[in-house]
Amino acid sequence: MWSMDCFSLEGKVALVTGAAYGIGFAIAEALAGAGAKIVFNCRNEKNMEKAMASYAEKGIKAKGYICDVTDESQVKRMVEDIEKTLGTVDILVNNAGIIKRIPMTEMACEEFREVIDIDLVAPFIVSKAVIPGMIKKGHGKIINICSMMSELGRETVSAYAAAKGGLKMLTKNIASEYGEYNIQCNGIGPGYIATPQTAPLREKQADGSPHPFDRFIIGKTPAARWGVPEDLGGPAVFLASDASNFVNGHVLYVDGGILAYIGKQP
Ligand code: NAP
Ligand code: GCO
Repeated sequence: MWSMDCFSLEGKVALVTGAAYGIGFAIAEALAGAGAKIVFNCRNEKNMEKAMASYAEKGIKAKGYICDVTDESQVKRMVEDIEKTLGTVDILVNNAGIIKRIPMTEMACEEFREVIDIDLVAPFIVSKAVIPGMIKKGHGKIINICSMMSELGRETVSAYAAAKGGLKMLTKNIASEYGEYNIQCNGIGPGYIATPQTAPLREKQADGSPHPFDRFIIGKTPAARWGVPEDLGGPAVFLASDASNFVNGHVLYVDGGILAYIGKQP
């Protein structure tokens, strides 16, 4: 008999990278609401303090690590400590990510590499660290936070689009290589979400009028609004739970319909 219990994450350990705030925090909050024990990382003490206070405010006893996801030895130490203290990582959300909005011909190679490192190489590093424990345990869920830019390009985001396009294919490859161990790897592709990362695109103009990009996105989105981090909680719980045990290698776009829509005639 089918039951809602298939969405429960009771007793599961969930590691959400870069979850001090923004989309990662909202996903961690949703996974906690479904019963998961939450572990997260960020890069500095200041953000850690603020994050711990935010989790406590929500009644979530999260465990936080200062860890740069591009540093394989830091990641290995973090995962070993989680496995020692809380048990195997059952759910990994590769959320940590940055964007640099620079015209490609003006972008330094180091800047391009930094975006690829954080947005693509790091999900490889963290997934590689947790998969052996998932194999041993006989199940696992990996959710990679892709993007609309896994499908589309636009001016100034060449590194980011290349990274997120690669992350879509890394998702499909992990699904292919580890599906036989009952590990499901899927992506979530958020549309335009109101977080610190997109704040520059929503800043009011000097005369108080909306940012042109703000108006552009609202016009291009059938839902006629920016997404909020909370819009991603339900899709994340679905992909982290037994409800999606036969969903593998899929990218679930949570974008208000923007990818489906050619846009209003001007
Ligand atoms: P955000 O507000 O800028 O938060 C990014 C998080 O990633 C921060 O917690 C940051 O931690 C962490 N981070 C960055 N580099 C890191 C590193 N090397 N090691 C550890 N943590 C690191 O971004 P967001 O909007 O929440 O985005 C979260 C994810 O969703 C990203 O992968 C982004 O590409 C993706 N996404 C966002 C949107 C959107 O419209 N906002 C849409 C599609 C996809 P610190 O505190 O150390 O900076
Ligand atoms: C941008 C935005 C986007 C969003 C997101 C869209 O500059 O175009 O930052 O890249 O962050 O990735 O899905």
